Amino acid sequence: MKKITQEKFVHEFKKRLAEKYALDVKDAAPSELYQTLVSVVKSGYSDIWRNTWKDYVKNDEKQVYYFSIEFLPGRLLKSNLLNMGWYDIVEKGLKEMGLSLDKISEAEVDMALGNGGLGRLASCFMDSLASDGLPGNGNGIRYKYGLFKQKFVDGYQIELPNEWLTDGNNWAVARESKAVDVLMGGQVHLIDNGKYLEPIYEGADVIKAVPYDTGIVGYRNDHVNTMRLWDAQIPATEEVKYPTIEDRRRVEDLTSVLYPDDSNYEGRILRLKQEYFFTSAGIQSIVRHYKKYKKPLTKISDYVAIHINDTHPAMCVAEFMRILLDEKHLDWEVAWEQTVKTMSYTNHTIMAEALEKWPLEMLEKVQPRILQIIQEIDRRYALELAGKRDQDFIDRTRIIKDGMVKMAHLAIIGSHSVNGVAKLHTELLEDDVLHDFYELYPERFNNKTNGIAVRRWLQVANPELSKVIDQTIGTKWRFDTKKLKELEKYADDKKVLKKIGQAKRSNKVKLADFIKQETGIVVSPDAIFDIQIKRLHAYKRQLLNLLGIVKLYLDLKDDPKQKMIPRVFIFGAKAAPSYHYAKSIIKCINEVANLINNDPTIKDKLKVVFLENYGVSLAEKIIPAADVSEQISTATKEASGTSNMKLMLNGALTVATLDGANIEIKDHVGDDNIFIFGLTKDDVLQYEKDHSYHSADYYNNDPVLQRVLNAFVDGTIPNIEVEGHEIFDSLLRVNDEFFVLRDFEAYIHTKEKVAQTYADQLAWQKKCLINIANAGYFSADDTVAKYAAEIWDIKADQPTEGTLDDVYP
Ligand code: GPW
Repeated sequence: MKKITQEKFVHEFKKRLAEKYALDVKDAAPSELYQTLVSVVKSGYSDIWRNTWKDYVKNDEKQVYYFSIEFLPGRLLKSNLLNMGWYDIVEKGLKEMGLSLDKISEAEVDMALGNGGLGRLASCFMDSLASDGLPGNGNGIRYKYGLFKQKFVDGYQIELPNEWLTDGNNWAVARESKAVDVLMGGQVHLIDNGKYLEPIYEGADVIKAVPYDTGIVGYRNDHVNTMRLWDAQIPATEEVKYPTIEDRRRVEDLTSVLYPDDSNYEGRILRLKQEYFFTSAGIQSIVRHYKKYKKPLTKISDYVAIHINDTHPAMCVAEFMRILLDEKHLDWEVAWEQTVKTMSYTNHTIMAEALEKWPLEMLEKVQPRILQIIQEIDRRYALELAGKRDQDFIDRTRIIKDGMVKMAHLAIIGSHSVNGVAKLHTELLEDDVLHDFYELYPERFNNKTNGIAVRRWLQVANPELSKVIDQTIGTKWRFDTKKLKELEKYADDKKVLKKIGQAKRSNKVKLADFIKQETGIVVSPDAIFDIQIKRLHAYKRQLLNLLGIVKLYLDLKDDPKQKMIPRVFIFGAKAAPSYHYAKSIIKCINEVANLINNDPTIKDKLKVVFLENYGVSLAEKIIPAADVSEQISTATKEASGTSNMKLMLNGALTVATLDGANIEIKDHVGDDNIFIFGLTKDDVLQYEKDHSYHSADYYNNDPVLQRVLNAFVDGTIPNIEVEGHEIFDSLLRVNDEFFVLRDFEAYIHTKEKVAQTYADQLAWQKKCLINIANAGYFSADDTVAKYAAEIWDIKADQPTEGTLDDVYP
């Protein structure tokens, strides 16, 4: 990294501000200061970025390409400064000029090219690949509109376009010289030209894919990787084919919007086109770049690993085959061997509605040659198994069935590795959802429990707690998060526990100020801050949380003098615009909030805050202030979850079902330091098998539950005539698919235990400390290192070790 001093920084900053805007510091707007700062920061790593890239080729290093239809990096400024080792110098330099890094950072618009966990995981992995010194690249789509901006109007979610590019995104560099052409539509037929089968395309659209590259700076290791996002444009040679603005828009729309669905599949042709577009552009640029290695194509899997992040990029398998066959003229068998050795696939859900299935006609419309290749892969797969397995097995597992292409089957058959994202999730894949494939290819299956970027979620988001940790165990944890474990030695040290409590309180004061400013609601930092932040989904059971809140409210109405520890329930959640039920839940939460927050008899005892527009930057404000982390999905439904890890890392205690990575959190912190309740995996699977669950029984037999549910339909909660009935019916008449009523009593009981525990602050803080100390096991640095060693077979630069005692005395 370029070395910098405070003096040099201030000089450089002022110079650039004057050059670009002809402004002095005191006259510049926050966005101008921000843009200037970005340009100084970029100049600090650009040489290293170029060298990192060149070194891979020079040293014959194998590289991984992580294909993901979503990336959710959030803001990059502070995280880049931290990783470069510039953070403190820049902060001080800005202060010298009368400026604040915090304020300038707020001018950065979140890069929100993802919906939630899947996209955020991809970005945590990008950060960790670079920080581990690994040769890793991202490959995705540069959507012009990121995930919609959420507003509440009369308690309803309204979606507004997220024009994140209007201010220009200055981190990315457009690389016209690296553009590739992607062919879509039209017809194809094969002719035998004597040497090989040559595809002849007719009437296909040629789309120019232009890469925008963003440098991903590793943590203090002089290593900068690339996240490459593709934009769709019209090639100069094709301009006459698109004479009108509408014609042009048809092409450019390809990369216009991110589909706002999370863990849900929508069979729209534009989405399929997006999938092919970024897959093809990425694979083409990989094969082109491979030429620089001067190695034969029959060895490409020794130098290239391609990762398929969920099934959206599953066409990688067919596109790689297409290039090896049609353009490089390899034999099928040779090409197939290289393909399987190169590809690996992660599954992120077992929910049936999220598993992609595309009709053959649609695939044919998008790329007829790719359909041909998929059909051939499918034919050969069935042929190979004929006689070895029964017909039923072959029918169940082949890629094409009933006119539909099953993308997960394509990904599994075409990859050498298939992994789930938490122990329980991988177990469910092996035993149940993908059991046939597990039987067929046991060696391909493995688990890689998700992880998080501890730098962003602790060092950047929570400087107060970071400082306490430094003072207690030194700074080594900033390099190796497993060192956080050393905190456990201080589990009975009252001074340390107090400091952890003070850091939390100061973060809660800040969040309280933010809540006041955003919503007008006044909350007390002495209340329990009980947090549920994640996409709104029936299976995540925000509704269970809401029922618990309504119960507390009704109890307080019965006995307003009741002594209780004040509570603030904080929600952050977007619902897919077409997900009607999820939007009804949002409306109900907002109306319950209105009722409670404006009821003078309740006063400070209970507050409900639903913050608008949940995303990475808002998460960075909420998580450091959390006391309680709600991880209450129906067991078996949440593949892993990652907010559970972020909250624990920041010293929140988890209320959890035994689902996803919650189980591994429990294993690390021990039963005494987490609040587990509810149905287990076996209970849920049993109910799903024998259909013995009748939600109405729980309503009929539990007067508390009856009263709580009635509040949704008897006018107790105003303004939800429609939504209240809808929710009531979903729980009682449709038989409560996610066992909300079944788990209600256990949940209430557990939340009472939480409140009792909180009453003893020192005992509470001790549990917080143990959570922080054990969160280091969920670092994405380690997760990615396992992918590198066990799946991708890629090697790191020399690992960096060290302390920051010089920087954080
Ligand atoms: F359906 N996840 C997500 F599997 O955020 F594709 N979006 C998605 O579309 C899918 C999964 C998909 C999430 C999981 O729900 C969550 O449990 C997991 O922690 C996360 O992916 C990262 O693995």
